Amino acid sequence: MADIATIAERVDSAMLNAGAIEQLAEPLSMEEAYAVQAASMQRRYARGERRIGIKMGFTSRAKMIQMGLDEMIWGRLTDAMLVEDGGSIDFGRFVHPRVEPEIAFILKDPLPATVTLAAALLAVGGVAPALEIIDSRYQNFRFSLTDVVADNSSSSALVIGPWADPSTNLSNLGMILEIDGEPKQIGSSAAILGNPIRSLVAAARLAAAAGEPLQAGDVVMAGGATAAEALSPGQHVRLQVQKIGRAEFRVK
Ligand code: OOG
Ligand code: MG
Repeated sequence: MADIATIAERVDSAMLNAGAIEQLAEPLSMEEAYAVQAASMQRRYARGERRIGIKMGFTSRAKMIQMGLDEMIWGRLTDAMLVEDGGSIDFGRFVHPRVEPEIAFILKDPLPATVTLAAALLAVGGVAPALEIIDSRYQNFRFSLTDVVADNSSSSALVIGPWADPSTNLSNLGMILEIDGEPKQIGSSAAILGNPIRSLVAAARLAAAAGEPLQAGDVVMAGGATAAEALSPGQHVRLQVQKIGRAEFRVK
């Protein structure tokens, strides 16, 4: 039996110290990996962080191919991870941060485990361009599926642009991730499960199965539409999403 609390302490300390750790040697089941994630998040909540929603991972082929994994995963988001749109992140607080272009949802109503796409859409209060800063706590950003789940699916920080009209059709919106004014990744919201709203439906199912059903006010990050880009100090990162707007931040 894996010692859930010990492993949770290991990934949590790696995050706090911004120091990489080795991949977990213990063979974990998927259930154990999520138990480690939950236990590491309890440590963060005990330090005063508040859960604000969840993030989905590996919802696009581009992300699955980049990381060599092909199963959808999820992680918890807290208020401490939120970076103001137009604000900055401190490179030194991270191990080896990367950024990826996403779409965020904010809910105005709770979502049960099973919802149709139409019902999920009705619960959405706003959609926004979003940048996720992922930072695996494992050396060289290499991990197995259970490793990354235990590490809160590499959640690290996020920037959400202004909330836009929730009735915007998200099925095929151009997304451009620019670094220092240069387009680095160009994609479409269609890369996210054909339509990011499907990621929200999956999020509702997974969160409810974990005993934490999505609530009004929760933020859901739909997952990267393209491969992630490595960050370095001094960069200015901007995401532009057709019809819904932009989000940006700087790396200090
Ligand atoms: C795992 C997290 C994946 C996404 O949007 O697909 C993810 C990772 O790539 O480190 O956040
Ligand atoms: Mg992501």
